[in-house]
Amino acid sequence: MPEMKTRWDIFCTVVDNFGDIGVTWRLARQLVAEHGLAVRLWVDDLRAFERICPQIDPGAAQQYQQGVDVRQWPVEWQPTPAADVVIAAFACQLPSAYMDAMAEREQPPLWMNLDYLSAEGWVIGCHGLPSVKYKNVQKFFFFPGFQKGTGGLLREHGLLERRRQFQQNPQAQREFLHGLGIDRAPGARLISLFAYENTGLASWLDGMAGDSTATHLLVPEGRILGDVERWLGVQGLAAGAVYVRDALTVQVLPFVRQDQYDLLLWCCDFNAVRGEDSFVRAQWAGRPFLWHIYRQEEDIHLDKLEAFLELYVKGLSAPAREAISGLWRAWNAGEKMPDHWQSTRKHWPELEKHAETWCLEQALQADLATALVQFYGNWI
Ligand code: TRH
Repeated sequence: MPEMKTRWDIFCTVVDNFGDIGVTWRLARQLVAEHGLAVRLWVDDLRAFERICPQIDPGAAQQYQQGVDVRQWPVEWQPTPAADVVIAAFACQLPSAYMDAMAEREQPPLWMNLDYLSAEGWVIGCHGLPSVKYKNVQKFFFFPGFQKGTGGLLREHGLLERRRQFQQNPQAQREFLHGLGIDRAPGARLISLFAYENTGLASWLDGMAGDSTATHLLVPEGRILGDVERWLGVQGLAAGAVYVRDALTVQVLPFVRQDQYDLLLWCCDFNAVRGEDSFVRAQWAGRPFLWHIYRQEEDIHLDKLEAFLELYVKGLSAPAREAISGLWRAWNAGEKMPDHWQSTRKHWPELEKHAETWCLEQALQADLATALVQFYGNWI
């Protein structure tokens, strides 16, 4: 008789943007592909899902995508047996009938909350601790993170090797960029820009336009386009648009599939990223990057920004440390960028080397999917 696969249910409510679905989809795929698990992914907004995975049929109540059983999380919950492991992503509230189904199981499931990523020190103390209980079912905190004692980061098996091969293959990069309609301006620095609205952008674009080195800026369609339009003095920017202003070429890209976005990051010399998932992917790209953190009430996101910076800049020389920290702080405060950009450029070789070292150091940790599977193994 074939061995029964362990069944996992992952619940995702899309609060806004693409991070919630971006993280849970990545995790679900990896649990299936690398750990042979039976995974259902419950998502309340299949349209957001479709943006990062165009194969999704937003009208389907159930569909298989890359081995993951994708379910539309219905407004009216239909009774369904609870899985062996239940992950509530980012503290989303499970349907009460499903919680009862968990409690009714002979052996209660392992119930975990997959939390947001933070580099703050307290995460280490809280990772893996019991949280609330529902009847006889105990919930646990599961924190991703950068340090030992956390749940680690999502990283697919062989990712860094694939990245290295791609980065060593100029032809493959050219072909990929061509597919997106990109003809890299000769000698130009290639930068990708994925960010929230930012009042500091105009000054950065000014700085790049007036620079001695050419820059080719790639902007996937999204929230930052309004700021780009204002700077260019145009309206209705859409994928395919290309504008040249002195040393700066600005090109709008379509929003690509999640796995293609990795290739874009791997092609670029510098990546501006945001939120949670693209932030991690930029680190696996092994290239210098700029993080636009997701804004939170009472500016608590600034503590998270500082906590990450504190870890990230270790090992850099004092001037390089100051340059990159200054750039990140200015970007997140919507302040003027050119001086910080110039300082950052002065330390480019050091920052490039550091990005690779940081990436390799982070890859020494167990990846998040493996850590979850191990957590379950220790729990049963
Ligand atoms: O979209 P985000 O801003 O998501 C945010 C954060 O996760 C934040 O922490 C959360 O609280 C908030 O949502 C609700 O940024 P993030 O996390 O980088 O997610 C973007 C996803 O989109 C990521 O998986 C990469 C993917 N993506 C593509 O697939 N194609 C693209 O062209 C681009 C630019 C991104």
